[in-house]
Order: sequence, then C-alpha cells, then structure tokens
Amino acid sequence: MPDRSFLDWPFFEQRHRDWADKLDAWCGKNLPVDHSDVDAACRDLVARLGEAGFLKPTALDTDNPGPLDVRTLCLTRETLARHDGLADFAFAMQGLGTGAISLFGTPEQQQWLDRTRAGKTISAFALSEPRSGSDVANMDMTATRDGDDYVLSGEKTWISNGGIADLYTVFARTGEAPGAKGISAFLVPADTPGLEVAERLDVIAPHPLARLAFNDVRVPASAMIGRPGEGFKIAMSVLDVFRSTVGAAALGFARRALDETLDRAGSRELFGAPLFDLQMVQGHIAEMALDIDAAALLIYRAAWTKDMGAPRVTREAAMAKLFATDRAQEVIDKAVQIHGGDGVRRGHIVESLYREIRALRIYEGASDVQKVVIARQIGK
Ligand code: COS
Repeated sequence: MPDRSFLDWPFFEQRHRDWADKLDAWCGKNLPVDHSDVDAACRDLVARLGEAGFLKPTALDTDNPGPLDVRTLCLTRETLARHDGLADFAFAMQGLGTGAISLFGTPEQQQWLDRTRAGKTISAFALSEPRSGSDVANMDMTATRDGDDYVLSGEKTWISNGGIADLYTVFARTGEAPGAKGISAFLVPADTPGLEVAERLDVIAPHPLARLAFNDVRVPASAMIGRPGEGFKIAMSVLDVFRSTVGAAALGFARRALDETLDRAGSRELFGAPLFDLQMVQGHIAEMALDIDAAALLIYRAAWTKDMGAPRVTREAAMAKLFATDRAQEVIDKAVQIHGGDGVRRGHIVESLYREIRALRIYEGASDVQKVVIARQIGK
C-alpha cells in the first residue's frame, strides 16, 4: 500500500487530497495500458484522461481563468507515474505543449485550450534542436517576417508527441537581438503545409518522439505567442511551472519501486527468514524511504511556492527536479538489486521503472543544467 501520509502536509488543501484519491481510484481501474503501440496507447490515454476530467489542470480554464495549480499538476504526475509511465507522459505533454498558450496566449489562441483540456487535441512543445538542447539561446531555426505572415525554417528534435500531436508550440529565431533576446514563440497546427515528421525516434522507454522538419512553414503573424523576442523568457517561464512536475513523475516511479520492494522483502525467504529481516536490506529500504520523503518535500515546496504567487521559482523547481530525478534513479536501482534476477527480467515492473526513470534526468533541463541554474540563482 503506497504511503499517503504526505498528503497531510500543510502544502495541500482538502481539494488536493480529494483529487489525489479520485485519480488513484481511476488509475486502479484503468491502468496500466498495453504499451505495444505507443501512438495508439497515447491517443487513447489522452482521450480517456480528458473524458474523465483529469486533463483539466494542464491548461488555463478560459471560463474561469486563474494560474495553473502546480500542486495538482505534481500530484497528478506522481499518481499516474506510480501506475503507468505512459499515462504520466500523456498527461504531462498536454501541459507542456500548451503552457506558453496558457501563460502568454491571446484569447483567440486560448480557444485551443478547451480542446486540449478535454483530451480532444494533442499538443507538443518544440524547443530542442539538433545543435541546441541545453543551450536554448543558441537555436538555429528561423522565423522570417513576410507580409502578414512568418515563415519557419529549420529542425526540431526530441519532440515528445512528435508524430501524433495536433498542435505544436514552436520556438524560432526572429532576430530582434543575438542569442536569448532574438527568439519568439509560435502556435503551429500539425497540418500546416511544410511541417513534416523527418524521423521517429526510438528510446529505452518508448513513447511518441520525433525529429521535425519545418520546410518554409507559413503561419499568420497572429500565431505568435507573446511579443517578438520574448520566446526565450516564455520557454523558461513554462519550464518554471513544469520542471517540478518532472520531479513529481520521478517521485511516482520511486514510490512504486519502494512498494514493490516492500512486497518482495516481505514475501521472499532467504537464509530461513523474510528478506526484510536482513539488516543490509533494511538499510536499502531506509535510504529509499528517506530519498522519497526528501524529494517530495522539495517538489511540494516548489509547487506550493509557485501556487502562492511567486513570479519565479527557478531555484526551487531546479532543486526539485535535480534531486527527485537523481535520487529516484538510485531508489529504483536498489529495487532492482533487491529483486535479483527478476529485477532485470523484461516485462517486470521494476525493470520497466529502471528504463522509465533514465530520460527524466535528461529532458526539460538535464541534471547538469539544473546545477548551473541553481548556482546562478544562489550566486546572484
Ligand atoms: N523565467 C523568466 N525569465 C528567465 C528565466 C525564467 N526561469 N530564466 C532566464 N530568464 C531570462 C533572464 O532573466 C534573462 O533576461 P534578462 O537579461 O532580461 O535578465 C534571459 O532570460 C536570458 O537568461 P540567461 O542569461 O540565463 O540565458 P542562458 O542562455 O545563459 O540560459 C540556461 C542558460 C542553461 C539556464 C538555459 O538555456 C536552460 O534552462 N537550458 C535548459 C533548457 C531545457 O530545459 N532544455 C530542454 C528542452 S525542453 S524538453
């Protein structure tokens, strides 16, 4: 039985506890899903999560506008990840793909959000490029003004939901200034002529992922999100909201690894006694539990701080993501060790957690980048 005591922490309101309980019950009935066709599985997950109302927190409610509730985003990711990594992925990308529209979009652009929140439109965030992943300000893709339009040319890569998304948030160089101050954000529907999936990318925990080619993709000037040259700050503001949620997904994976380990340690006999009785195993379990609680504290501190109205939580979000993802890797590695051969057997839950966790230390700002971000915030 997963530890739910953290829900009593003062970071949460009763609505968060009710939400977590409702979602956990839904997950128990509907997850995990079959991962053999990830495109079909993700489309289905987005539709079903949308239908059940669980995608509502991913974007601005245009009927009742207010800030995104980061605690709900984190609780949702942690709960979904505990049950099924692909369900967490499907949820998270609906938020990341529309974050710029929620935070900076015009009312006209925000009309898309009713559909993404209902699971009827799939979204994606197109920031990374073959030559610029961590160094966002160094991007090559251009958006050139031509009359009432912009023409986008270049490539994006590692784009989650690439190939199944209906709507992309795309960042491109508009050239107001060199580096970070010359980038703008655009809303690009997937069926815009010239936008092509150049390559599908296969990874150790498969999900829809692609390299995209923009061959003179023409969009109206009204597709720009925010003002010219604001794209870098928009991207960073979106990441400020969503980075702590990556930590939350890692936390969900780690909690599942601990639950599986406790089951294993209680049921498996070794040297005439349950595995749990070995002090070496108790040492591992204690360290796993400690990492999980410490990660949860950092995550919900970041989420609560943002929800209380802090304009920037760059430091808190970076700390939460860095610590939670790195420590979850350790927690899951211990779970594999305690499961012995079963821990590396294809199809075992612990084996899949071992593959699922790795990318979280890379995407939305690699661990090394988080250290740079934290040091810069502290050194100011
Ligand atoms: N919110 C709002 N504004 C921000 C910001 C944030 N979180 N972070 C930076 N900015 C602003 C800065 O204040 C600065 O503006 P001013 O000069 O007006 O103060 C501007 O943006 C440029 O910032 P900075 O000088 O820090 O830019 P760098 O190019 O040095 O940024 C890092 C370096 C590494 C921090 C950045 O490129 C980064 O976060 N990289 C990782 C990106 C990532 O997550 N990639 C994965 C893609 S998504 S899967």
